[in-house]
Amino acid sequence: MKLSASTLTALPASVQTPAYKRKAHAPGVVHLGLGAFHRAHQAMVFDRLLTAGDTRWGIHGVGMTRPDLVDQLRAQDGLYAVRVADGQGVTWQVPGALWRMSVATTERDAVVQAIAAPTTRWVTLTVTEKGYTPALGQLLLDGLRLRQQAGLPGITIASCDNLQGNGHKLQALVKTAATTHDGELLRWLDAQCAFPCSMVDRIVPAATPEVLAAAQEALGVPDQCALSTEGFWEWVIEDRFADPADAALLRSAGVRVTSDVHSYEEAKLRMLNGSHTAMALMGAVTGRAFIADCIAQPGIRQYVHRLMSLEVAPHLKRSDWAAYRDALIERFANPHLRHSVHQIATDSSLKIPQRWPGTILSQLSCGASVDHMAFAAATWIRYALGEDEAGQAYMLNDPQAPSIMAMAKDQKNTLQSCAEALLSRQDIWGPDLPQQAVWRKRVCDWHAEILQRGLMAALDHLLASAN
Ligand code: CS2
Repeated sequence: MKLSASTLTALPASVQTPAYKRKAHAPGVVHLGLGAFHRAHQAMVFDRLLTAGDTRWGIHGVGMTRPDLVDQLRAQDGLYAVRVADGQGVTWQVPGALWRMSVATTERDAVVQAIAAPTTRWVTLTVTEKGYTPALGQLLLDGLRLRQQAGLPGITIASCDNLQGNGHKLQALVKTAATTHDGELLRWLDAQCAFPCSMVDRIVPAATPEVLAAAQEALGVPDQCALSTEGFWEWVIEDRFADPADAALLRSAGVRVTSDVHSYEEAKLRMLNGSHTAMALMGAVTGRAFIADCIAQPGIRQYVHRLMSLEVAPHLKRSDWAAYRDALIERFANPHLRHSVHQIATDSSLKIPQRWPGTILSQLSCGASVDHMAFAAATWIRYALGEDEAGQAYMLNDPQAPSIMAMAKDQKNTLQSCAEALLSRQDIWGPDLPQQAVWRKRVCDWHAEILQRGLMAALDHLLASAN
């Protein structure tokens, strides 16, 4: 017995289940990247549209790197439970939008065919920062080429990853895959397909054994794919669709459709994700396992509040930042979300460029203090040692881990030169920041203090100093 189409009707009445006929139609959406985030975010938005009677939002989900997850979802007919929990209460829902599944690596042709299927109207992507490879551009272009050759209409291709200008980046990647013979395809792409930028937000940690046990309790049957998330969710998307009528539909499901997605992207990346990365690294170094443990520590909480208020917010176009900050701190503290610091610290070398340098450069350009960001950067250098302050080793899960760890390993002896070397990496800090002597000095000072006195003592010093 497990959660599946045949056990769905026997679930307790307290669990919300799909009120529509699943799989009666072909999917209208191909989603690349079947991780926890998509399943607890867009898949639930599409579930609302299906519930409202629009049959075009079933998903063909594509696992990019996790065949095991696709196998588990297949065994459950694409069904999984989501626990939505915060101060408002706890509810369980089984969204029904996931209708078909494929694995990108072993079933590439099925994915290309799905993109080219006449019923497909959208492709959405959550492939993470490191997923934006030439192979991804090629995969999409191969599917789009078949559509164009078959005389089918264009589609909306929406990147939903935490990258500034994600739609533009994706469009450029797809176009780069084209060859000199693809002139007509490129004209079709420009005229008929749309690559909206979008900002997505919902905290969805990787599931823990606690969530799977709670799911079994709530459902009465095991669910290997259960997830836990918060009540809050936000999807802001640029009003740029292959089918303009989709704007009103998405709005009806709670999505914000706007011409100004940039200010939302920027605020979210710098405030939420920027603080997340800083806290995750602090947690890893000080032996705190979850974000909620970090924000529960008064010094870290004050640090996050000040980081956002003093260094990040002054440069945001979003004017309601104080309310946004307070809401974020409350979300970080959600006791139901066991959001592992090591999960967030994964791929930091690709996340930091999206989250920190914009803030630092803006502060420097008006001669303002960068101490809180410098403290975060110093923490990242300390984190790269691969062991916490109690001597407990951990893995750096990052495509750049070998080179970063090689540069970081001798830091206790070579304090400043080690920090300077890591700060000179343009792949992480961009072209401008490594030139900024004021920045490098502040990071080196905090790095030395963290190593000499310990992170929490150094943090107390930062918080005691006037800003
Ligand atoms: C997190 C994000 O893992 C991470 O890097 O910062 O996944 C974060 O939880 C989401 O962007 C929230 O919307």
